[in-house]
Amino acid sequence: MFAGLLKNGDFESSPTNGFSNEGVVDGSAYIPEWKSSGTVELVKSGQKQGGMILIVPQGLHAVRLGNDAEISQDLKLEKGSLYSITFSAARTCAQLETLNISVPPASQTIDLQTLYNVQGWDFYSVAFQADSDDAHVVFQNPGMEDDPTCGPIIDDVAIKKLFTPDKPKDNAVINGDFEEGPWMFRNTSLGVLLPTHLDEETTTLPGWIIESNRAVRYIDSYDFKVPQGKRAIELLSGKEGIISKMVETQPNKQYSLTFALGHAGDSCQQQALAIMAFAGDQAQNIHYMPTTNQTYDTANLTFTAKAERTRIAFYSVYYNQRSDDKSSLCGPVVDDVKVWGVSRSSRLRILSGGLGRLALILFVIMTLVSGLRP
Ligand SMILES: [Ca+2]
Repeated sequence: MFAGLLKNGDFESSPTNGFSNEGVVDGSAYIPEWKSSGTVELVKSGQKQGGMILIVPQGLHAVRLGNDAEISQDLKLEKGSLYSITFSAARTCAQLETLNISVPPASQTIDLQTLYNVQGWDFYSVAFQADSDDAHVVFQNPGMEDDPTCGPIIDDVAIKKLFTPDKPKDNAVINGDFEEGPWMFRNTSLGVLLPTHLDEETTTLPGWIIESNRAVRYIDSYDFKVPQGKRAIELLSGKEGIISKMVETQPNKQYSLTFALGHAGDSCQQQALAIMAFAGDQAQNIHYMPTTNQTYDTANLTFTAKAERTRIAFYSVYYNQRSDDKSSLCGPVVDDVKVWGVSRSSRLRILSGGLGRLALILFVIMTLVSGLRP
């Protein structure tokens, strides 16, 4: 199964006649393994434009898409399977820049306006379902900027086939540990941004949707503190970054939503971290309480289901920025989300335990009272 960088996905392969000093691609087959149309430019690390150094996310080269320009590559996929594409992108001008990623007929446009970190570029991930075995991925700049030298820079294009984990035996949350998700590059310390995604079936984070305008960050244990397993979610942008999902429930049954709440070890932990957790009609504001020997805490929210499907959701209460650079967005980490049915028998046990203690107390009182009688 293919997972990893696309052919020349990092744009480091040298064109037949070497990298041009001009930069601008003059033939549709100039970039090895890619087709291009419109003003596409191979930019070099350190290359300046109007006094500003262009950002090359990784290595020495990346590609820039001018107005309406695009690059594409053919892919062999499995029809009907779910895939995610991870890539890095930076915008070059202050204007609103967007990037359209499509694997026809699937298409998604990503807003590059928000800078989530101080380095000026980030990893993004989108998902699509393969419509046929022979597909192609297209990156297009749909913008029509006044300045033709503007336009997003792209690098590090990777793909991964996703699978939806089975429903766990002991709880109702599929992929509640966030272990299944998009391709991640090692040693980047940026994680992968998961932009708005409303379709439960075609999501880069199986089982979950990103229902906000802003993205959340998918993080791994190589570069961040993760409560459970290798991967987790860092919530960003306050209530503008929401993850949610529907879980199967039985009406009128009582449930417990439990999850790990922590920090990512990215200098966010000196600040107040809190999340708003939702389960059905219950909502609770929960603060992360740092302890000396753990990077997370376990939180719990009890609710009674009203229907056969119940929405659970999380967002960060605060708009946090990293203390070291005072600019990169950060926030609380959520992991290991579970929804347990609070069984009738356990409730009865608690109840009968209480009654037993009450009876014992009454017995002691009565004994004492009778002992006082002459
Ligand atoms: Ca995890």
